[in-house]
Amino acid sequence: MTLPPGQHAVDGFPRFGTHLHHPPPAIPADPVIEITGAVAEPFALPVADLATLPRRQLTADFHCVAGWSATQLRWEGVAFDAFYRQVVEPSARPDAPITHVAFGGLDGYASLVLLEDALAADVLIADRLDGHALDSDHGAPARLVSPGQYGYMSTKHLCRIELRTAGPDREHLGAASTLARLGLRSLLVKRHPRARVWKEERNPLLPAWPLRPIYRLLTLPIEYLSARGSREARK
Ligand SMILES: Nc1nc2c(c(=O)[nH]1)N[C@H]1C(S)=C(S)[C@@H](COP(=O)(O)O)O[C@H]1N2
Ligand SMILES: [Mo]
Repeated sequence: MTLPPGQHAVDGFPRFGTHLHHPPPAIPADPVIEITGAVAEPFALPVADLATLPRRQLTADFHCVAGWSATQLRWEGVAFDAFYRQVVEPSARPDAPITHVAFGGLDGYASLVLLEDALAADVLIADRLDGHALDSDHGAPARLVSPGQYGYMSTKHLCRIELRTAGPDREHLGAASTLARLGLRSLLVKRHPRARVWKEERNPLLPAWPLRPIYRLLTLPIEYLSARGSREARK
């Protein structure tokens, strides 16, 4: 089994993210995904409608930028490419060329993905994992899964898809002129705008090698708990 550079396999699939100090968000009785941004008319698609779109299964590893990889996850859902062509594109404004897609979650989390990356063949809106409906740890009722990019792109609890005609601003990209204003913590967690795992695009400003041991130290407790959890689940 080959993992991308700087990644190590973990036992189990930890719940992870910038949200860990909060419980997973409450899910509405009839959840919807809002399609907004550069569309003629914003609209809401019931999450239940994912069952009526062409279904796709995908077995893939999941790579967090902090260095852990959960291996051989079996996702099921709708290919984002098919979703985009069938559901989103018909309502896009013809005068507004789309460059990026923002994915928002019920917990307020969001990721901004280059359209080209979002349309990659292995990107899914997943509502099932390992043969079960997605649970709240891993993004119920549905989440984005983009295995070729670090986990922070894969927004959980998906409730909003926003079409954009421009990418992140300079501040988001971490342009050199803003460097002085950044604290160490925000520097470390700056997100690379493409986050391709095989290119090790961990951070827009820093090379990957000094980040690896820092991330490793920060996430050891979570990995330990995840491994213990999955050992207990097997008993
Ligand atoms: N809504 C939401 N999605 C999110 C996050 C989050 O905090 N909230 N964290 C991201 C990060 S950094 C990672 S590594 C993965 C973790 O997914 P998991 O909790 O299923 O392991 O979710 C991503 N998607
Ligand atoms: Mo992550």
